[in-house]
Amino acid sequence: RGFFSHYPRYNEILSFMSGLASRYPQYCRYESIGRSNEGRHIAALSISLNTRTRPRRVAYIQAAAHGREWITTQTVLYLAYELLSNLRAFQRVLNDVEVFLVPLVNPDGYEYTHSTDRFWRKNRHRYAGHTCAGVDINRNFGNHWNYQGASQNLCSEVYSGTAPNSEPETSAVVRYLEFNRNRVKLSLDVHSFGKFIFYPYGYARNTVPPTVGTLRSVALRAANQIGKYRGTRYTIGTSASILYEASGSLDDFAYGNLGIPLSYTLELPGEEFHVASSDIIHVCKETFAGFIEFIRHVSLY
Ligand code: 0X9
Ligand code: ZN
Repeated sequence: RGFFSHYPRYNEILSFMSGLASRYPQYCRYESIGRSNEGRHIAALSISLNTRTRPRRVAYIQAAAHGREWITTQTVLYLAYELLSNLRAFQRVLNDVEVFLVPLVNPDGYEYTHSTDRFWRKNRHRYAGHTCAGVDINRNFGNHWNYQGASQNLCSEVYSGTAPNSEPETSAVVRYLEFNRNRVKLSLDVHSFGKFIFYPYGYARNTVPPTVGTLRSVALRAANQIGKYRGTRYTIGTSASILYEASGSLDDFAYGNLGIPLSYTLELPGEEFHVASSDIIHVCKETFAGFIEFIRHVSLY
């Protein structure tokens, strides 16, 4: 059974990642950036051509902040696999850029969707005396926290947590991005579904960031590259204008608080969060072309 023809569990994902790192020790580092509520590792792969020279710009790509969005993890693992298997072909893209990948931000939620509830979205934070569990990691970041499209009701699908950055999954990501603040030029948060590329700001309507022109044109190029594989068409804009307003998300935080110039949320294809096993590889391949296009723009900053 090929890795990209089924949906792997947490353990299989970690062995796939550590396997890549041991096969390409000069180009790939496997590490944990923190632990989840239930103590699982939040695993990362960093890929770069030359680890011994000056600090490089970083392209940060994460997936599965929402447990049920299985296809997102696969596309990020496919990116790692494809880059490492063809390093020579991507020499130019990787020349000045380190790619930092966190394919499974919410391992607890992900495992819960395999064991108990296919459509679980949040993490698995438990609160004493409450039957409802879980914080929406993509409402827990510190930009307009709990302002709109988020809730303080623990049972809500978009529960924003007790405070900005209250969750270990959120703070692992924030710690990494803050530590590498001046190097990270691209932040891509991969979700599903809908075939959208969202740029900031998503917390409210009619909030246009100063660099909207750049944000749009890079997104347009990525969407074009994705479409070349089999004609998949993405819609580009802010989530507030296309889908809904939602505050406390990574895209707004990365752009607004950390000053990361290229910050996006991708919504991959899928029917109600699911992509058939036989389609995984196709979504991986088309999305790969988009990832490469985004990464290409990192060296311009
Ligand atoms: O609601 C979300 O977190 C994302 N959509 S999903 O269906 N995967 O849950 C969209 C987030 C877009 N970004 C902002 N609203 N800032
Ligand atoms: Zn999502």
